[in-house]
Amino acid sequence: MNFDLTASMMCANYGNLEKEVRDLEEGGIDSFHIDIMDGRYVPNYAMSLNDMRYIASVAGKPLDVHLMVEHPNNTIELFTKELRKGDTVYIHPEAEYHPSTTLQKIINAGMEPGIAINPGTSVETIMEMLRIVKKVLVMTVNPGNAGQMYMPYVGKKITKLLSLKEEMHFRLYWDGACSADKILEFAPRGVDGFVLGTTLLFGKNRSYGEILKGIRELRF
Ligand code: S6P
Ligand code: MG
Repeated sequence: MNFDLTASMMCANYGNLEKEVRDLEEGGIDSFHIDIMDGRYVPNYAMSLNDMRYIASVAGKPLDVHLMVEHPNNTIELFTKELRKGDTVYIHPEAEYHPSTTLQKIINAGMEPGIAINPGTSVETIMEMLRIVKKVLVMTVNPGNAGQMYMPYVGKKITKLLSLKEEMHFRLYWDGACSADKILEFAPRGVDGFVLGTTLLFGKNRSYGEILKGIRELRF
C-alpha cells in the first residue's frame, strides 16, 4: 500500500540535527515536516525560519512546511524563497483575511499549496479552497504541540474529505498523534500520508530505519 511518511522535525534531537536528517533519510522517510509557530496563532514557538533553512540545506528529501502563524500573507516570501520547487507550504485559512491570495503566492513561487484544517474547522468553510490546493493537512489534535491525544470527532470530517478527494484533486495528509492503528485504519481508506511525531517515531529505543520499515510492513 502506498502512503507517505513525514517526520515532524519539532520532535527531533536538536543536539545533532544534521544526524537526525541523515538517519531519517537513510531510514526511508519521504519528507520533513516543519512546524513554524509565531506564539500568536498558536501558544507555542517550536520551529522558525532558521531551523527550516538549516534542514533545507542538509536534506535531500522534500520539505513540508506547516505555517501556524497569523497573517502568513505578510511573510510568505521569507519561506518560499528558501524552498525548492516541489516542497509544500500549508497555511491555516483562519489565520488570513484572504487565504486564497496567499495560496496563489505559494503556487507562483513553484511550491505545492496546502491548507491545514483544525479540529474545530468544518469542511464547508474551506470548500472553495479545496479547488486550488494540492494537499489538505487534517489536524487530528489542536495545533501548537506534539504529544497530544487524538480527537476522535475528527474521524467524520476525514470521511467527508475522502469523499471529495478525487473530484477536487487534492491529497489528504494526517497530522497529530499518529499511531500504527490509525495508519492501519486510514491508509486503506485513502489517506495519502501521515506526519510522525512522538507517538510513533521520535524518542523510541529503536532506529528510525527499523520503525519506518515496521510501518511499511504493517499487514493491511
Ligand atoms: C502540532 C504540529 C504537529 C506535531 C505532530 C507531533 O501543532 O502541527 O505536526 O508536531 O503531530 O506528533 P505527535 O505524535 O507527537 O502528536
Ligand atoms: Mg504540523
